[in-house]
Amino acid sequence: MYLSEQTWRWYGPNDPVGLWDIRQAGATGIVNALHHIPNGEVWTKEEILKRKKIIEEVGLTWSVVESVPVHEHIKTQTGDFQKYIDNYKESLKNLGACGVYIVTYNFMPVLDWTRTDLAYTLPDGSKALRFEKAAFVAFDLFILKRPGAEKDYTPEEIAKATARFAQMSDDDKHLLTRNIIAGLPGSEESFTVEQFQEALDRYKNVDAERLRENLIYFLREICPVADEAGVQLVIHADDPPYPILGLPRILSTEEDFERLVAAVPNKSNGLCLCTGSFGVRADNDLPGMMERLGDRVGFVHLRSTKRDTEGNFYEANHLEGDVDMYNVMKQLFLLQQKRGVSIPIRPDHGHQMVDDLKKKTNPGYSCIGRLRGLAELRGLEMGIAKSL
Ligand code: DNO
Repeated sequence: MYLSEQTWRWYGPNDPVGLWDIRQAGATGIVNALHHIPNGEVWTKEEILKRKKIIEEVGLTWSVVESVPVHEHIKTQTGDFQKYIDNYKESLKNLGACGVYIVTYNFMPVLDWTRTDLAYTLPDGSKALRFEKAAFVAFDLFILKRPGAEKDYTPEEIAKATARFAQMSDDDKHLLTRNIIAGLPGSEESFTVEQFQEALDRYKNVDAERLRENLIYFLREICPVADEAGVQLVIHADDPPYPILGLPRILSTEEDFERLVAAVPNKSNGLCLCTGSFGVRADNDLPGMMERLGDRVGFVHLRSTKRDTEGNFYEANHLEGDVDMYNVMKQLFLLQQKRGVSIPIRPDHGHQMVDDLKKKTNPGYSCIGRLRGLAELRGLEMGIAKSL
């Protein structure tokens, strides 16, 4: 019987959650990146092996890279993009040569994941990450003052954002701005408001089709190298899975991923099925995606969100919210039996809760909430495995 490989994201030696904590949580695999290497530079074998050793000394395995970041020049095909693609190839070769075989990346313009509130208090007193539409629109219209932004919203959305903005104190505005542009854990960029607008401006001539072409170009370049190195590339979904701030988005649905595979059928062209990101859209059928895209699924982020009808969502407990976690897990279990492999999963994000409420933690990546998530997910998987 094939059960998933339980993994845990570790941000490296500066992460307040240490490798021994992770081992005690019961995970066996580590999801890690060399965050100290600037975006675009080669990950050398020496640096990879140094990190691998630290992980292995604790009896854990470096199973997945999350992420080798994709330079903005590659996404816009400007400047030195060809050099950055060559560097990316080098990093993939080096990772494969050092025995690290799964590489997560995303192709979201400018920002990685986006939330407005990093400490949304739930009825039980724990804190969750949240995306609040009115606050986000208020940031766009009244703080960033993006030229032409009002064209992207309905009069009703603008009215709600105006009222929301009127209620905000200076501290609220500052915090909202920081939450959106100062870089959430794992994103490789952070900006001032001015720099942020400049970064958005670089996409003036890049619409969704152009961005998709640039991604396909990138994959046609790197997939043959990954195939050769035995590396599986897994693209992460857009989070949230729709266009924001006038930027194009191209990995928000099942069809988006199918288009990539049709254009670049190489074996290494895979998916990180993130139930939290895809799950924000009611039209994404997550268990069905696990089943239909299964051959390409190389890594799974398990997380649930709870959305409302106004475009807001918050991160729910792993077995609650809108994601049908039972059927996602059931399809994952069946997929592993069909393919005869263990697929790495990780509890993606967790609530700040219990003792962690008194600590400074990485938003979404505190210890105890993820411990709860992993424990619930592993119990669910075992229950399914034993009953099928
Ligand atoms: C957030 C993460 C993302 C993810 C990247 C993958 O918690 O899921 O930052 O790592 O998008 O490249």
